[in-house]
Amino acid sequence: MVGPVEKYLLDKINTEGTIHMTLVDPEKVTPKSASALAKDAEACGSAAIMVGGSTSDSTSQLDNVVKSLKESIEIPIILFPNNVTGITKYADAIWFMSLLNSADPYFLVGAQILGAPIIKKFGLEPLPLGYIIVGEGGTVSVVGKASPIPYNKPELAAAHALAAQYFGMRFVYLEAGSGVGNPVPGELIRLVKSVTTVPVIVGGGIRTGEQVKAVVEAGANIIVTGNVLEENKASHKIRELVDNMRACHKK
Ligand code: 1GP
Repeated sequence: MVGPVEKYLLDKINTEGTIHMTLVDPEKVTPKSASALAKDAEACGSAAIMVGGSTSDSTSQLDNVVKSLKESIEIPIILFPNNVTGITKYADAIWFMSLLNSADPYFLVGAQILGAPIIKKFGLEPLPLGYIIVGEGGTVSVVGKASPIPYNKPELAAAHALAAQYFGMRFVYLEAGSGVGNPVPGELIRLVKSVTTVPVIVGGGIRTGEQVKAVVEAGANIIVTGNVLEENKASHKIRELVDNMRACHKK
């Protein structure tokens, strides 16, 4: 069943082509700094705030950050959990994700079995997502015991994405790893888009307007950026990324 956050995302993708999401790592912010960043993100055109990090383990810190975000912004807050500790009742929705190229059943289905009753109890909207780590992979690939798909094997990424769709997952995430040197290449995104009909999310290492253009022109439906907003004056950066994203759809 499609809930209100998913409907909002799909409608926005339908009208705008590609949307931007700002990722907040609850371990790297205070409730106050997270709210300031999220307000900037909302004002500059981010469609949603995602909250999560590969090594987050404090639910009380997560609660405080998301509670503060909820009081500051109107756009949806979507959890991006690394584990069961990444769930808080203060969010709107949660990427209900399976790390498809993990060798560890815990990240494929184990954590999800533990998390599902909590999600139900909190009334969070689950957004079924196939999570695929590509390229360098970064911290998440080590923590998630994944074998990242090399950039020169796009057909493997496409096979993973198609499997996600056939499982009934309604989004696919191509994750290069937070803070990596090279974002997902256009060629890989293009091949994935040519076989799947579900929206494709792309993130990891996106820092510049040029990189945004490459990802959007290859067909990404959702772009996620996190690190670059911590390194730079966030509002300028988000504006630059969102403007480049929108420019691609005006051509
Ligand atoms: C990480 O894809 C996201 O899960 C975002 O990566 O922090 O490099 O923007 P960055």
